[in-house]
Amino acid sequence: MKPVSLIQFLIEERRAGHINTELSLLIEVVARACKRIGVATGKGALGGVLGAAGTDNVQGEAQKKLDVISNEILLEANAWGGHLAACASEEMEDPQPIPDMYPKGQHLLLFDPLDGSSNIDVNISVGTIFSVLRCPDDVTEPKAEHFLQPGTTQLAAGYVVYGPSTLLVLTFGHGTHEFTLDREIGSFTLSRRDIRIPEQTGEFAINMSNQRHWEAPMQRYIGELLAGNDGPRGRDFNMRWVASMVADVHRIVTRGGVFFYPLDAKIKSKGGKLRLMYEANPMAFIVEQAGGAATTGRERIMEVQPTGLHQRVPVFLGSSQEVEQATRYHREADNAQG
Ligand code: FBP
Repeated sequence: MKPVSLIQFLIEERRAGHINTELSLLIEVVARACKRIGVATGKGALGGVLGAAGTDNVQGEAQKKLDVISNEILLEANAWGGHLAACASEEMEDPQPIPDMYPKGQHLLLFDPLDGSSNIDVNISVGTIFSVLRCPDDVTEPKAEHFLQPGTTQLAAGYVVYGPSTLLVLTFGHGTHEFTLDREIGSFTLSRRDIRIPEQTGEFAINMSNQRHWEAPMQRYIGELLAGNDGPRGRDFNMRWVASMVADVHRIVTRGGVFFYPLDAKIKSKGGKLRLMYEANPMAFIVEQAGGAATTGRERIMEVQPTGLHQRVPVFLGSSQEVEQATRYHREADNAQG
């Protein structure tokens, strides 16, 4: 098969009427910025990019140098790109307007510039996650409220994994597709079109160290997986946890599986661990477009009406049978409590 570059693929999507020119050019800018982030992460200690930045982000989390570097690379690339009205990031409290000296576009971009920060210094895969929304027509200076659109309104979503190979996984709502960075020519090339996540799986991902803090339905569901062949599920399940959402989700997009970051007593007051706008929503769009499912344990993630730019939600995503079973246990428990 003749290799298809990302640019060719974007032109095909435009010809198919799935995206407009501005959105395809925006994705090119984001992909190019991620190539630069890939180079920076690849340098590691030799580039002096490991370790803490000495600052905290809006969530009160200690920032890594690469969190700050990746954020700046994405801001700079998208400022002059001319396809955005504004952007928002995990690393910034408020949306970043496009400087007046640059042309503005019709799109809003949200991103987690470097997901899996706790793994940077130990050379485990990290990534960038992004989501694209339309800027409301009558808005010239977007504020946070203009980003608070449900996941169902996303025009595009994607992630890049910086691992042994650098991969971009992308959806515009017409399937989910994977591109591998050809380091020799420096361009992303289509490596899998129309990815399908198997409905059934024998593999789950969750941070087991939080078990005692989970709600009862989560205890029940995971308890049954751990009981395996000797329990009501009548088959064994294997566990994986990389603690980089991009890496855990990419494994699921590649061979199936189910990922959970449920509500627990420690994070209940925050509403969850993972952020709705630039982690849960884009991953839900990608997974659903690949035939999987994504809920908060109670409702479809993409139907959650956002109330805050950095809002957190519980995340259940992956192979549909397991997401639906775990969600059913939570709904049954809620109904039983009346
Ligand atoms: P950030 O690194 O972008 O803050 O993301 C949060 C995250 O690292 C996810 O990538 C991952 O799934 C989760 O937190 C790991 O949580 P824990 O440290 O509890 O295992």
